[in-house]
Amino acid sequence: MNFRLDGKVALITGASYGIGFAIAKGMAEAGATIVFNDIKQELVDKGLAAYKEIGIEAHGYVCDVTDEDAVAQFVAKVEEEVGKINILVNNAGIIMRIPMVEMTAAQFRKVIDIDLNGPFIMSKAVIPSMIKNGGGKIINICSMMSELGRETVSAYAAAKGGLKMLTRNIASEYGEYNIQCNGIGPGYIATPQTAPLRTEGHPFNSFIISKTPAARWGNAEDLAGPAVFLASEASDFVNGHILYVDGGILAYIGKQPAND
Ligand code: NAP
Ligand code: GCO
Repeated sequence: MNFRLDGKVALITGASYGIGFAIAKGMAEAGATIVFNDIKQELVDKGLAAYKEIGIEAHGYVCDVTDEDAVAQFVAKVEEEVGKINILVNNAGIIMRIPMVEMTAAQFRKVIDIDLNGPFIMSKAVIPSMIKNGGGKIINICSMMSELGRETVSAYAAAKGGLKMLTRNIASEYGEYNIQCNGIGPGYIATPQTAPLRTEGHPFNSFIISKTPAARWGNAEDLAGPAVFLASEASDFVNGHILYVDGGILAYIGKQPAND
């Protein structure tokens, strides 16, 4: 079985830091050439420096995944300057934690736009070349909220639930062209996105520990191996699957509170 990515070009969206950065690092260690984007030049520059610091000569571009014209130009530029895109990781995403009845429609639409329309736009832009190339790999970063709800994350859960089904539909529609489209569903991972939930004494902190058999928050690095697997030939017959990397959260009712 081949878990290597030598000679492959991997495009990871929103990968200046966080989960995207960790996945890109893992793929680079497996031999891939790394391309990433962010919406601000300053973050692309920061990301390039961070990759260089760990010995990775990444290619960084400014691109908003919700802008279809910009994405088409971005993909064409990458194919011209770096090479055909063999692996796409739709990682870029945001969350807004607002009680649904207090959320404006514009806020709801913004989360859906980035977290669901973005992966659609990016995938639509790379699939034609993947078909011409004889195949490719698309990995969508889903979530616990692809399966579960909780207070204040209605837009995010709707987006990530939709992303699960977009993953399955791309797998269904393009599997015959040797394109495998799968998802990774991270559990609760210590990144800037969850920093507000991990502040000292925040009740959510102990809550997540009690809901996770591994009794810890995940690290972004925990996602690199599963991503390399789904990007490699070792997963050529895995398609439409959401691989949950959650320390066991989805399997667990939660630790029984200690008797007071
Ligand atoms: P993060 O630290 O907030 O990083 C998100 C990245 O996406 C940032 O680089 C951000 O750039 C970029 N981004 C946002 N909007 C963009 C756009 N329109 N176009 C291009 N890039 C954009 O998040 P993370 O924790 O690493 O999460 C990465 C992915 O994993 C997200 O899809 C998230 O929903 C998902 N996820 C996270 C967790 C978790 O516990 N952390 C768990 C499950 C799933 P800027 O800094 O410029 O905004
Ligand atoms: C939240 C968290 C989660 C994580 C992740 C869990 O507020 O509940 O941000 O949504 O980001 O998606 O898998």
